[in-house]
Amino acid sequence: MEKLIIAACICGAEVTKEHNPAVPYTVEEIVREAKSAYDAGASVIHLHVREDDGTPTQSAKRFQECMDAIYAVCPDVIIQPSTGGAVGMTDEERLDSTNVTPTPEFVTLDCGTCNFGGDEIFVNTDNTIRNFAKTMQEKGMKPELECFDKGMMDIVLKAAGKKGLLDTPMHFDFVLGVQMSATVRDLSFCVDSLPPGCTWTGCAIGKDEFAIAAASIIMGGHVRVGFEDNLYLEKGVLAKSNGELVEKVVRIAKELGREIATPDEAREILSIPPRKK
Ligand code: KMH
Ligand code: ZN
Repeated sequence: MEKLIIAACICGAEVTKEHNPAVPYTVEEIVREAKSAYDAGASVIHLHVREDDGTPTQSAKRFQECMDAIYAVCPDVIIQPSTGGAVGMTDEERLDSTNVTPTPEFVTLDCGTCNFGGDEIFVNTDNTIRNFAKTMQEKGMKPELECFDKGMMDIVLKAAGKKGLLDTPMHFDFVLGVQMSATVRDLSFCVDSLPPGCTWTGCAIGKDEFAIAAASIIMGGHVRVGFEDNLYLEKGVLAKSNGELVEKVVRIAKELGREIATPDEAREILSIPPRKK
């Protein structure tokens, strides 16, 4: 089986220090969390950024500041800016995270509209998906296709794939526990529905994070963990850092006989060209 890519979603847009005091807001805190995940074995940092008071922002200036500071201590890491941002942001606002130098090598592309709890709706119309995919293709940024259920695979393949806006090989991220339940059955349905030649990552929001990580490791996929998805190392025990969450995945992978990919090995697996420095 190919080596395991671990992506760390270190910050997110919805979790706060009230949920876990280690959730990073400032540039220094974001760098601390990125470095702890990288040192533990993460090759990809899925990045959201905040203002110092914790407000989510997609400002290119703030992303540039954070990315420069992360590269200074994790020079070969793959940084994947979010284009999802936070619920309620405009498309233009969300894409501002990609207006950094060098152009991001890997970014998220959210593949449909979904319920985000309470009255929150995360809106991604067909036109949004198409426009984001077009921008990513034009700028040479590899999209990670974020699917919160199986229907989103069908949506993105129809809205963007059929228009030639998705280069192959495609990479999907199945986010369980938001719309579809975090079960191996639902993950298997998504994986079995993939077009040939794709790579994929599995992740789950909340308590099922590590069960879905283990299933993804066994099924030949890749794994995402981090504060954006889950704040606990185990029931009732808050993680002190993103690094602790990544360490736990590394332990599970070792027990299951799966080696961990370095960032350059991850680029090869994902067909991302070497990073321009
Ligand atoms: N915060 C969510 C509204 C992404 O990063 O692309 C969107 C999100 C997905 O987290
Ligand atoms: Zn995200």
